[in-house]
Formats: sequence, structure tokens, C-alpha cells
Amino acid sequence: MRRKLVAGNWKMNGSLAANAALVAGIKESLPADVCDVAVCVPAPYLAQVQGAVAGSAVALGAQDMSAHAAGAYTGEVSAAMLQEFGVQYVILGHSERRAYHGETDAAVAAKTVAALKAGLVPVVCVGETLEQREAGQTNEIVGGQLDVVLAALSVEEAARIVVAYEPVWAIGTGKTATPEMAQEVHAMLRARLGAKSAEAAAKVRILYGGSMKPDNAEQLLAMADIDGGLIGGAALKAADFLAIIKAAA
Ligand code: 3PY
Repeated sequence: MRRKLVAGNWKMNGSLAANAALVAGIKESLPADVCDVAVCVPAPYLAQVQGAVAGSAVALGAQDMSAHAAGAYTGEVSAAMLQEFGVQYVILGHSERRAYHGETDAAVAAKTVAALKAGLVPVVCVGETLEQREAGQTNEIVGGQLDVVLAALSVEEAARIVVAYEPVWAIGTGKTATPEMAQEVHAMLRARLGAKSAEAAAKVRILYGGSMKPDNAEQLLAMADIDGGLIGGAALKAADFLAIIKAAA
């Protein structure tokens, strides 16, 4: 039985004051032991949020990292740096990074390897565009994105990742895949994990991302292969984020 994970992707949002209020609101009403919970925050706020979540069941996450360990990579942040701030999860290959920063499947795979070697849990994002879906290419694109990552991992490493299926057409648009549409892709992704190892298929949590909100979370999270959510806008309001966490019960 996979324990569900609800992770907030704050994206480039927040301020010292807003973060303090948001984390306090989450902690105040966090239901005990419903699922794993994480907040993935902008890098400058890692120290602040590390302090704010200390002693609570909320884990800290980052939104990207370098594949390199150290050196002349201006603007980059390494896995070891994230670890110094108590980071447990790191989102990799979000479609916004693929689209605006030219991140390739190979780059996402290299980052995944580096994250695992450092003991972080990579949340590997995959997803298709509307054009690709309409052209019937969803499985080829989304499955292919995962396959490139899996090819770079050992069997043991593959069982330690988290996957997030985020249809690009559902990100920041308010459009959501129906639970059945999402389940179909999640089942395909689990089969790809199974081709790597039965352990990976059984253990890896596949999150749904892309406009998950309180009013659709329960139905999505009820699907057999949806093991949690990577939450965008709704993670910025404590009440909405908490409602999604409760829907994972
Ligand atoms: C969204 O829900 O918009 C996301 O991109 C979550 O990562």
C-alpha cells in the first residue's frame, strides 16, 4: 500500500510574511497522519520554511536543482546545498522548466541521478501538451519522458523516485484531466515502472498535478494509480491545501 503524498508547488510565489502565514495556517489545522505532506518553496526561502516546518509533519521541498555537485554554474543550486537546509523532496523537470529553460529529458535524468545520490527524493514531472494529446501521442510522449529517466537509474534507485503526471494543458489553466483520463495515464506510467522492476511499480508514488483543487481532489485521489497530488495555485491558500490533504484520507 503506497502512502499518499500531497506536495505544494509554490512556484515563484511568496514573501517572508506570506510564507510565515501560509505555513502557520497549514500547521494549525493539519490532520494527523492522513498522508505525507510537503511544501516545495523558492530557494531563497528554504531557511525560513525549514524553521517554520520544524517539528511538524510538513516536509520541505525545492523546485529544481543542478545535476552538478559544485563549480562554475552561476545561479545554480546543488543537491548538497538543498540538504543543508533539510530538503527532502525536489521537483525535477516541471513543464515550466522544460518550456522556459529548455530542460531536456536527458537533463532531467541527470538531475534525478544526482538527487538520488544525495539522498533526496526526486519528484520527476512528465506531461504532454494539448497538441500532443490531440494527436494521440500522450503515451509515447509521457511514457518516453519517464523511460529516459528510468534508463539512467539502477533498479534500486528507480523504486525511490516519485513521479508527477502533469498534463501541460492543465497547468495554470484551471482545466483538469478527468479522473479517468488521469488514471489511464497513471496506469501506463506504472506499467513503464514495472518494465524496470516490480518493486518500482509497487512502490513508486505517481502524483497527479495540473489544477488539482479542493473540488476535484477527492475524485482524482480515489483512482487506483493516483497516489497524491502536486498542487499549484491551491497550495498557496492554507484552507485549500488542507482540504486537498483531507481528500487524501
Ligand atoms: C499546477 O497545478 O499548476 C502545477 O503546475 C503543479 O506543479
